[in-house]
Amino acid sequence: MAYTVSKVQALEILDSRGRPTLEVSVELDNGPTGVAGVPSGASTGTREAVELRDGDPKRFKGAGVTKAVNNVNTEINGLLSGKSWKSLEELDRAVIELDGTETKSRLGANATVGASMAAARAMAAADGKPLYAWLASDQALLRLPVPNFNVVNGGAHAQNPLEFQEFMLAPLGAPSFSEALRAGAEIYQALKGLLHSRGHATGLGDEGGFAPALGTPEEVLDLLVEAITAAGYTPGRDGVAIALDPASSEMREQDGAYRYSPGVKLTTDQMIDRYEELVGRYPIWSIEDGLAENDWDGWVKLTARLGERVQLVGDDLFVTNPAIIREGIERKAANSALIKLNQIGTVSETLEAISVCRAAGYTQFISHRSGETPDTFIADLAVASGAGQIKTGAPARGERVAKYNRLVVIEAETGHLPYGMPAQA
Ligand code: 2PG
Ligand code: MG
Repeated sequence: MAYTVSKVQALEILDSRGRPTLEVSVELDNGPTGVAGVPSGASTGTREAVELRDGDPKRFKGAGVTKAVNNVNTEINGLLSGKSWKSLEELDRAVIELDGTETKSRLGANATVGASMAAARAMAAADGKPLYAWLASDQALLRLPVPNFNVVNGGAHAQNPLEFQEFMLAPLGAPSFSEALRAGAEIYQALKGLLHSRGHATGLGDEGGFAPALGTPEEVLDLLVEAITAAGYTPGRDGVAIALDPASSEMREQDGAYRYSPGVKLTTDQMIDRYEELVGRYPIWSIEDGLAENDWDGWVKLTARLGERVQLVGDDLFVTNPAIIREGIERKAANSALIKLNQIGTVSETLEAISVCRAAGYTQFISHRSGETPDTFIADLAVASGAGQIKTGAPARGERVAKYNRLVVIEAETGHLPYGMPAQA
């Protein structure tokens, strides 16, 4: 079936951090309209597709997105409207060609990804299918992902001394998605109680996790293990494990050293040693961006040392770019890729990045951004891809729980989908 687009439109709205972003709608001739809210990151990789901002200091200190909105309303609308598209891929390819740059810097990846997400929604509606079923290349892949709840925020997402950006709870051993959600919410509350009783502030970072004035990763990890136990769960892969995103590109200095914690700088080799120690001491199952995006030799060493024991996820390293992921596979750097729609700028290329990973035995980790809207596209994407894992913040704050709640709905609606990581992962 072909899809005839009648109108593509965008508006400048706010994201969860109070910064401007786009809402894009794509209307089809025969009725359905798809709407999408565009996510936006803070700790961005240098090779990500380019988010177009106005740079006009008189509006939002330069962060306005009226140029990107205008590109949707004029050029993208002009290209797509009044024509029939055989598939989302064909539509995405036309937009990529219209942009004409390697990094979507002319139209803006925020404009292209919004149009792509909204088009996918409209096409799914036209076919009368839920988005997750429509996006799936094979219905046998469908599964509910392990939620990785970011319960302590640091780095670029909070104003505390923590250098590591994200400390996540992963209920790998839960019997179902809704039980995993319950575990996350109960441990989050237990952690709040522990922090409170020890005199730490329980203010939140950008992704809804607590942002206490703790300095070392070890202090946080001790608290997480205590909170997991206090809430009645077992720390570890059979119960609730821990995932880290140090986002270490942000921690690396000019001389190549990493700021591990206040006053402590480590070389690449010392970082790898430290991760080995942490993995031995705590129930850590996944480490994302353990080393910086420009430390490829370090990544190869880290993967050789720990790749059999833990998931090593490339985020800034791979930026959801199929070509860069292929490079990583070739060099044996990491064993997993973080998957973020706006890092590459279209849904089709995101699906391609997932396929490249799957073919090479790399796991795929579906992700939100620190700047979000209540849009729940990634929940459907996680189910459709069969990736088996998602991170979309704390089990608190509207824009984060919207995704988790969407997964509860999918779980109920399908009734039979398996939960957790796929067997080959
Ligand atoms: C990350 C993301 C999402 P940001 O580093 O993985 O958690 O952060 O969106 O700020 O890049
Ligand atoms: Mg990251």
